[in-house]
Amino acid sequence: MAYAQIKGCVILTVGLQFFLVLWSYMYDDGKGAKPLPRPLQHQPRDGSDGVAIKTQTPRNPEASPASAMKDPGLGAEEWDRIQRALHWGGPDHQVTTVNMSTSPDNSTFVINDLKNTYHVGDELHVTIVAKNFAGVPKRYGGDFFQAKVYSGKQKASVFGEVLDHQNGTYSARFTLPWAGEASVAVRLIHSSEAVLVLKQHRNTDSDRIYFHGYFVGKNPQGARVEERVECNIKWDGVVLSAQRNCCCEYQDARTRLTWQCRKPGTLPCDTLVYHSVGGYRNRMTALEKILLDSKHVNRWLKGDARLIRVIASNANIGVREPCKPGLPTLIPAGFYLNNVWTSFVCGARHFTANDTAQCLKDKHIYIMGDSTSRQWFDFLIQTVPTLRRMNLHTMFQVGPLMAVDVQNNIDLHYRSHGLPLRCFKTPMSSLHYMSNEIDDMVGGPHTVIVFNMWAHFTNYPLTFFTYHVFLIRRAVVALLRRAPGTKVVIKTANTGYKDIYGSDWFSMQLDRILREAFRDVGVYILDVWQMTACHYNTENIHPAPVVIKNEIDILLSFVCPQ
Ligand SMILES: *[C@@H]1O[C@H](CO)[C@@H](O)[C@H](O)[C@H]1NC(C)=O
Ligand SMILES: *[C@@H]1O[C@H](CO)[C@@H](O)[C@H](O)[C@H]1NC(C)=O
Ligand SMILES: *[C@@H]1O[C@H](CO)[C@@H](O)[C@H](O)[C@H]1NC(C)=O
Ligand SMILES: CC(=O)N[C@H]1CO[C@H](CO)[C@@H](O)[C@@H]1O
Repeated sequence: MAYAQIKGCVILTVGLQFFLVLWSYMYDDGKGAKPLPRPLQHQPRDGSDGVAIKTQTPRNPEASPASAMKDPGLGAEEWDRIQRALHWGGPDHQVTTVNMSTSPDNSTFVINDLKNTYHVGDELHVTIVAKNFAGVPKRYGGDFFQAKVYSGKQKASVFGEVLDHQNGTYSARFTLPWAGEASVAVRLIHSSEAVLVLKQHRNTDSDRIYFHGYFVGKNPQGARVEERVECNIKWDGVVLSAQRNCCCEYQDARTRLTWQCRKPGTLPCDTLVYHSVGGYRNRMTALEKILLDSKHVNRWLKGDARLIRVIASNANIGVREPCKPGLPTLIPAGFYLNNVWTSFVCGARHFTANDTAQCLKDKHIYIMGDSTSRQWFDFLIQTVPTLRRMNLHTMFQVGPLMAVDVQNNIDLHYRSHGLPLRCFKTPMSSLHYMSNEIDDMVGGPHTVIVFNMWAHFTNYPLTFFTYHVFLIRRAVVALLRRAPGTKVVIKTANTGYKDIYGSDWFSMQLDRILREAFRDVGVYILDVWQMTACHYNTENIHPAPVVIKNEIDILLSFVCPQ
């Protein structure tokens, strides 16, 4: 009898979960009213289960001053706007064979009304036609294409905007920024069917990347013991264990974000000392695996190979106002010529080593984020000979790292964003949430703050990233209020990964949230997406030095506009 009851309960729960999953899948395009992102509330505990909550979490959060911190300023209207920005079309029926999906070999593109010559600054339009493996034109949208106009000879390229007509055809729009020759290139990053796979796994399969927590203590004999368990974020839809009292929870008092680990075998919850990535789980079906394999992902289309001839013109397309906060990202945001990026957003300069040192003189520079931000830290040290790296005996991926230039009075800092972070074994205490770091900064005209985050958030529900972004926005708004001279630069996502754990499609969606959230905050949003998507180098989540150099030029142009 008891067994039957339990079984009934299980079936009911599974059924409910299935319904919720189905519901969230059906309404994932901003059509349905999804709840505002909020961290899960702690269940009241009797204390006897050994769960230690490290921070001083009040039993009744509503009654404490910390309750003011609960909502990071994300209103229903903003949440609606974000969900609209995330809209992505796709199949309107279940895809059962790969043959029905978009074929990179059969899809094609054509230049509209190709002229004999163009002038610098002219626009070029291209039509992309998606077809399936039987060569039949697709009737719905959602394919993720990227397009560029380029010249191998001139080491030149520019990113194009792709518009989805939701009927199997797409338009790409380009500005022709250099004189000489150019060709069009279009690639299918993911078919719309593969995007659907990504979307479903994002919402239902968040622990496909998991983490380890290391507990350190003494056994009854007094010998040192270390126990390793699985850990992850605590968030709606992310299940670390279905068991009651499975886990130790660590809630940060200021952000109210909670990290959780399964309980170690013998040691108590308050002995958690280290963190690392745990591993990856692939739960894709056979069909899903094919949709995301190398034959279907990131493939250049065979299309219109006619050359485009561009002659110089009087259009002053390179001349822009000095770099300042609040400028919108344009498409194109700039272009490469001989490997040098000219920005269309503002009048970016090109910096020598000496210029770089002069620009950073008398500055505190705080770089925070992931390994792609750390590339900036490393690049600046390599560029400025007087800037010397200190050995702080920290783990390089997490930091904190520091370099100083006594002659020019520069201090340069790096630290990774907080959890979740895929990294080697590192002390938990090194992992600080960026919003807390920013809250603890004085700021002012000598302070430059540079941050990014995206790649470590791609496998979670979008609400989780959104909540993070709004915590940071609140911290930045407060910082700029108390110290208006502070310069804040946000580095966008760059292209790179194309699999179920991290994909340009995931990154692009997170990027849209970030840009929406910071649209009116008075920060500089440094677009590196286009710089990596259109460069001729083989894509790498860690862009090549030639790309980093161009990214740094824009960063410095913002710090030192004149
Ligand atoms: C898919 O298309 C190929 C080539 O046209 C064909 O050989 C194969 O049988 C098709 N598979 C299915 C499941 O339709
Ligand atoms: C798709 O939609 C676009 C824009 O409405 C239209 O110009 C085009 O003719 C349509 N193509 C097809 C194949 O229906
Ligand atoms: C860079 O600056 C140093 C010191 O100010 C100077 O000695 C050196 O000649 C400069 N180098 C270049 C290439 O301008
Ligand atoms: C109509 C058409 O072009 N069909 C081609 C689609 O691509 C496959 C290879 O993937 C070819 O074999 C077909 O001829």
